[in-house]
Amino acid sequence: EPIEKAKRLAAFAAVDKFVGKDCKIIGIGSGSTVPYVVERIQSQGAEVNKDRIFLPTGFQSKELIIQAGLNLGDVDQHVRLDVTIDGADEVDSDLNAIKGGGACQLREKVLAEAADTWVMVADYRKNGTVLGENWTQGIPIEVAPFAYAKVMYDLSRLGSPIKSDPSVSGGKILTLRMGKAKAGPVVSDNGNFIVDAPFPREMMKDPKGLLTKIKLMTGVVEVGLFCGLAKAAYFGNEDGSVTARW
Ligand code: DER
Repeated sequence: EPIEKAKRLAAFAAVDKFVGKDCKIIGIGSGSTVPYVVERIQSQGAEVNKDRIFLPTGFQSKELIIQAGLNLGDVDQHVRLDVTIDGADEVDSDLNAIKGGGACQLREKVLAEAADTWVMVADYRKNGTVLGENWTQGIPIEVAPFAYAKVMYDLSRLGSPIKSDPSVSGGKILTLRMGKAKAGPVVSDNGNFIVDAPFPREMMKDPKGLLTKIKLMTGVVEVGLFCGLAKAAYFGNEDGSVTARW
């Protein structure tokens, strides 16, 4: 299936390039692409992996590490990592990214900033130019449950539409992310809610500026905009090639 193959291609290329024998403390992201990252690291063999520690970015990530028989570590013990590899929901031409489709962006950003090298891996759908063009559901924002309505009000005042607006691609609106197999809102690994906030294209052209404004809203825990953090991004393509950007 072309998308899964593309994820695998990107993951393998990134591991081969950035997870060398000297890498001892490794962060593992979240989502459906990182299992291929773990698969490739595992294939490097028990000899090299026995001396490594792997830090998770959430419940799913932790289970991946445990099931692969890799050594599980904690960011309490390792405040600096050699490398973290993670997925992305969309990447723009400057390697800024929307993340948080899986509601893991708080721990992901902690391990992204704590790593000497942070690399994104994704399939071709994520390879974009301006954020919000392909990923139209909005910027995932983790918020304290107490403050979610207040933060949604602040976001609407900032420009996130509360009714369909032609200047916002996909026509999506500001939404509290609800569970599918769970009544009520999605709850993150940190016990918080997720608000998905689309913004007009003009605002998405300045993700750093938008990140700063949103992060300063009281009640916001973390914003799914990763700006100026990535050393490189690898995209698997439909034709079996890999595009690396840096
Ligand atoms: O939630 C996240 O930021 C994840 O990294 C995720 O969005 C990437 O998703 P995918 O690898 O399943 O496409």
